[in-house]
Amino acid sequence: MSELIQVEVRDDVTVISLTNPPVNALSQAVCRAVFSAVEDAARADDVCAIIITGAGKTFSGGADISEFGSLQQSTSDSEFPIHSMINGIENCSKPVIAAIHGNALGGGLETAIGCHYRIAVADARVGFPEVNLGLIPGAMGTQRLPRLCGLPKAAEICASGEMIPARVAHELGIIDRITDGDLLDDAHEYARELVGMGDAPRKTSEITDRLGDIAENAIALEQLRKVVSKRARGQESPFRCIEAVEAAGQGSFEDGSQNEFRIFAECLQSTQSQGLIHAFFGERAVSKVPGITKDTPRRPVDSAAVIGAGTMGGGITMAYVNAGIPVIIKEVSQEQLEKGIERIRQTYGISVKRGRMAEADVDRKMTMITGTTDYARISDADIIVEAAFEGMDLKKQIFGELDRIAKPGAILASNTSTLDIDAIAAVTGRPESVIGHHFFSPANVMKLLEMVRGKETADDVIATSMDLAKRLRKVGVLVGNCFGFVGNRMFWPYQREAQFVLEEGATVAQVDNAHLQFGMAMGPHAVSDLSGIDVFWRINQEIKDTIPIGMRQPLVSDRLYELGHYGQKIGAGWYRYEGRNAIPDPEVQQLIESCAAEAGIARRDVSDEEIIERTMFSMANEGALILQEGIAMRSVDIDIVYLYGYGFPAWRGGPMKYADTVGLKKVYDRICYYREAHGFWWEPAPLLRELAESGGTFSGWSAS
Ligand code: 3H9
Repeated sequence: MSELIQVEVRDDVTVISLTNPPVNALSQAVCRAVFSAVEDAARADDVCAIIITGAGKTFSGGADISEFGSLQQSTSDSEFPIHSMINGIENCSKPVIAAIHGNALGGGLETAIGCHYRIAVADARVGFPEVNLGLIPGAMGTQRLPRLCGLPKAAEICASGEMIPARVAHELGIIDRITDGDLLDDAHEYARELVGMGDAPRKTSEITDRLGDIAENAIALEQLRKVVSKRARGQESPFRCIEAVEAAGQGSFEDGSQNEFRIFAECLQSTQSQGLIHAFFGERAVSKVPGITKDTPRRPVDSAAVIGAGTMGGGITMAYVNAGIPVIIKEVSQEQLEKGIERIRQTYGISVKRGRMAEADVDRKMTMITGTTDYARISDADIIVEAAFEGMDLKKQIFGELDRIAKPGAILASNTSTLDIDAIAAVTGRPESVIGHHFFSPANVMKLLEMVRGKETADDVIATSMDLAKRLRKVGVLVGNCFGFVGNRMFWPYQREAQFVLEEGATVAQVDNAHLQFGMAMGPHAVSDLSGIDVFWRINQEIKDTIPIGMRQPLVSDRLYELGHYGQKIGAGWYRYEGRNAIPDPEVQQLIESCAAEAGIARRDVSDEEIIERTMFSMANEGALILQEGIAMRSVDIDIVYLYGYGFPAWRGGPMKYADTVGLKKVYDRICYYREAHGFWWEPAPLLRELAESGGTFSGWSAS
């Protein structure tokens, strides 16, 4: 018996349990073991049925993603043991029943629908998340699923990657029976019933009555393609999923499976799937901080205080309350406090209108929020998160107060997006308790939490913060202290180049569209308008003395600030706004041209390719500096910051992975070219030069 599975014969039923923790991934070895256990059971005279289940918390999280690298060159599905296993199960002469709890995802669901019957506990979930890895279900899932629930639904499940609750899957015909009792007992009973009734194995691949009509399917799939186009942002896998499912209605199961294998193999070799798999493992890697273990002590966080009831403070409050942690908000005036709390209620109200929350939930959450204008009232909070305006003097004054009133052991977190966390910590007598918790707006929605470690931040504060990120349903990334940390430090050259190309001849809409085409959630100018041109101006005031002499500075954004074009909130920024609709503004275009003329900048046609090179390569170059300075521990930390905080397309893997994909030699050469063409601020980072010369990658680089 293999260690990767356990086989037990209970009465006359063989139970094969996957025992490959933590998620029972179907590695090649697991698949081979299951295949041979099924063969053994099929041969055994004293066995009348087989149950396949997962040991531990789950059925299976799918094929083992870490093995995909070695499968990239495979040219035949026979090289995939998962195919042999599933076909072996389906061809077994005795009924095979999948008993599902936890998740049956990807290859896990493909295995389950390769079984003849399926029983699941009510809170189990099934789905095909391959699309989120840039892939399609590749073990005949795109051919079996439509035979159970019809083509349009199957295509939607594959293209969305959503996890479907077992009860819904039952209604759709994917699961045969739901149990509220003991899964294995009920699976046994089911097996015995099937055998008693003489029900022969039912092969999903031979079901045809749900495949529907070709013409009707084509209309439904066309509709689905339109829906998918709206959110795909350049990602190909959702369309490839639909293409594979469509074939199920057009030919035999075998032809459809061959077609699926071809598409799967193409996806597996694509840079998109490499980017998304990098993001999958990256999201998990960032939670592992060297030196912080499960034995590192934690501080309790059962209550929080938030300083400031503005947009950020309100969003942070909601993030805490949504995680079940009560919050007391401190504001300077009663009026601002009430305004802020009312805004929170209104935001929850929008969720109610959209059907995402019940009115009673809002009332319950609102009772967890209290307010004060008195520092003394927040002294008992386990954590205090400062979310005031971005100004060092103000932050220092607040942290001085916090040091005076906060109880010993309280964590003092600043939501600063750029400022020196050590300078803030230095005004307290407890710098070890101070840390940056940089939330992204809207803080109740955005998944990134950039955690800034000061030079004296204690390990237990870091460990508590990383755990807290998970409780708040955020992806916490620990970074070092410098201007802008990882995210905004790299955003500065990105924004700078986005403005320089305007001065040189591009238009605001061209720059933003080039970025949307690249896959960014928003263009750089739309982001400025959303964040507030006044916010950028204020940060620029903080750093203006640190800008090297002779360095070119953007000319237009300060002028927009002076004209009161603060962005979307007042209906005018880089664009004019009608509601949320951004409309190119001819006056802004004139302003850009006159600024360029005053500075003697000759205008020319700037290609989209140059726009992307200049924003992306300048950002990657800054990322290289951040890496060599140790501000980010690994390039994947930078990538995850950008995927979850800045709308970088996940299928590109992040800015550092994107540079790796382009090739660091090319990135380096182009940066050298721009240095000659523009100036010293394009100086390539030494680490980039080193990797370009040695043929290395950021992903493969480590500090040691
Ligand atoms: C597929 O099936 C292709 C087939 O169609 C065709 C093949 C030919 N493989 O997320 P967690 C690791 S593609 C390898 O923290 P949770 C994960 O890296 C697959 N490793 O747990 C982590 O490792 P570590 C389709 C995997 O409870 C640990 O398990 N399936 C896999 O929060 C715990 O993970 C998917 O895309 C895997 N398949 O969430 C599902 N899955 O501890 C991907 C997880 O070293 N997985 N690991 O950091 C998930 O969505 C979540 O992990 C899951 C559990 C919901 C299952």
